[in-house]
Amino acid sequence: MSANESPRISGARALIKSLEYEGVETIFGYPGGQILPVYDELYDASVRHILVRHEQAAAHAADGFARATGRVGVCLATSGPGATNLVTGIATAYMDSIPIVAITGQVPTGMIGNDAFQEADITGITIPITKHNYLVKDVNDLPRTVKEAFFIAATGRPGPVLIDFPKDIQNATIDFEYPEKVQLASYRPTYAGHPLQVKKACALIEKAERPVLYVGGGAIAADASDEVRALAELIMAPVTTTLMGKGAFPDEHPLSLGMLGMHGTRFANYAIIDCDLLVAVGARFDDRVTGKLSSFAPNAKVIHIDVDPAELGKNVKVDVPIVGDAKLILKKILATLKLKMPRSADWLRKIETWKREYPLDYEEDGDLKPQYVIQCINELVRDGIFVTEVGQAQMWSAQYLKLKRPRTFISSGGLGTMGYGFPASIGAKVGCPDHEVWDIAGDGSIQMNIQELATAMENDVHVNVAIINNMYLGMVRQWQELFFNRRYSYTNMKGQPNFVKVAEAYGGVGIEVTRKSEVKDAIRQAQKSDRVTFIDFKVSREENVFPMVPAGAAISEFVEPAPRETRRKVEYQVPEKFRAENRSGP
Ligand SMILES: Cc1ncc(C[n+]2csc(CCOP(=O)(O)OP(=O)(O)O)c2C)c(N)n1
Ligand SMILES: [Mg+2]
Repeated sequence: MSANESPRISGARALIKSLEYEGVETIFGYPGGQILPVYDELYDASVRHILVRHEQAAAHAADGFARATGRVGVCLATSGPGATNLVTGIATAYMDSIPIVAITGQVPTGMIGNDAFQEADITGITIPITKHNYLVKDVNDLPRTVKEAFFIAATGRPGPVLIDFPKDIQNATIDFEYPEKVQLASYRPTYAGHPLQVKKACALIEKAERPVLYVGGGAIAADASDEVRALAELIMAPVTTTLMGKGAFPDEHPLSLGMLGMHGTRFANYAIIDCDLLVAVGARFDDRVTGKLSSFAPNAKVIHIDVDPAELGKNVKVDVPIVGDAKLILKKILATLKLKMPRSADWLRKIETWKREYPLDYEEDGDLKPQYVIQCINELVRDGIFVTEVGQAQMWSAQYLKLKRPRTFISSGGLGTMGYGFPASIGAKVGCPDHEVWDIAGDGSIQMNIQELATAMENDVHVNVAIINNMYLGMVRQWQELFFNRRYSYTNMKGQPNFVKVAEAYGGVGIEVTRKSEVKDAIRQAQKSDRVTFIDFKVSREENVFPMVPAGAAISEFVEPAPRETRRKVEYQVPEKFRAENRSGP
């Protein structure tokens, strides 16, 4: 229907129509007074609305949906407390550059600024954690605002956009017409990559003897996995991925180094220290990756490919910055390279030696080991999507899950948000219903959004949750063990619920596992179940995540686990200088 024929419709109806134009099929939300007109429209709209049990979960579900599908996720909340409950989810998406559109109700425009009931200045509050936000003051602006919001969220460096929608504007009427194009003079992301920079990069690559590709979440956002792999194979460069980049390169590829940084593999970190060329693709030299900056890749020339010019040179000196889309730029590099092959195989030989000498491992001592549980999930879940919470279980997941493709590892990296995983897994399953979806959770984290069992059950969203239950806020306990003389201050989760009964109370399935021999059966049972299944893996309580580089150390300065026979008598070998300095905690 063209605008001329269309009857006047309300702002609330115009919002729903705009979402339909954007191809939105599902939104996650929670109602309240100042968003009632929109909810009234949702009553018989074609858009599916999933009622969460806490607005934070709506934001995380939209984020999980976006990460799993590559499309924009949408969440909806009322004004005031509904809007502020979204904040952690918006910040989580912002830190990891995830495209979501958050829509909030607001008090009527005439009451804004009066401390009206359930008024919060959500556009003010979210300025630093949104890519952009809007307060809609005129209903005629609404369709253009929605169009721009989706465009801004998804393009350039993706990120969350918020639309605050006052109630009187929801009720005002409009001749609806959805714009075909956005016109934003001040927002024009660069994609192409400067040809001269591409040439310079190629010259460095052609000269390099010990190259490493360092690949972050930006490579996944740009859908550049194939190009990363093609470049790695062409120049025979080992590839390390960040937590956010996990899945961008197959973990079992011979050139894979796994994750780098604080809990990265030793061989990835050694390769970084020793390389003479670092090609950073959609990665931002985060402090959990680089450790002490002056010791990070000290011998390397650096090529940095990123769509966000603000990232280039932010943390490290870059020899060849290239602003643009990682996929396009890697394609150009691949087309331009003139390699004089074969290059010496010494570099790859050296890396093979490190891999043999320092494999990822853990000690078996008869207890149920968290790493073993994750290895079993890895073995039994084919083509799954793995979502994590935050803490030790998250790091073991990053280390021990061997993934083949992008968008199968979903984790809160930049903000490190406990309580993210379960609602994000619901969003991922809604977006990818044909994939098996697992949330790998700590016992602390799962309790932060455990109420979403109701959401999953009510909407038949069958996700499985593996609770790696050490009855501790394990990662914090690990830091207390290593850096605070084992003073376990408020990290012992004594008042823990019976997770089996909690799952059952919501109508789900609960399984408790205490022995190694029961692990695989429990996983298979969850896979066969048609309901949300919680497996409570009671794992050995004081297992630590290794390798570990203390915060602020060079990434080759590892904490050495004490030999087994001296455990409990001898402290872990943390270099003294890091004890007092460790202020940037888990
Ligand atoms: C919302 C939030 N609060 C606090 C923290 C700090 N923190 C990081 S890891 C962690 C412990 C997580 O415990 P659990 O979920 O049981 O996982 P585990 O480390 O034991 O595997 C805490 C408290 C955080 N990351 N997020
Ligand atoms: Mg725990």
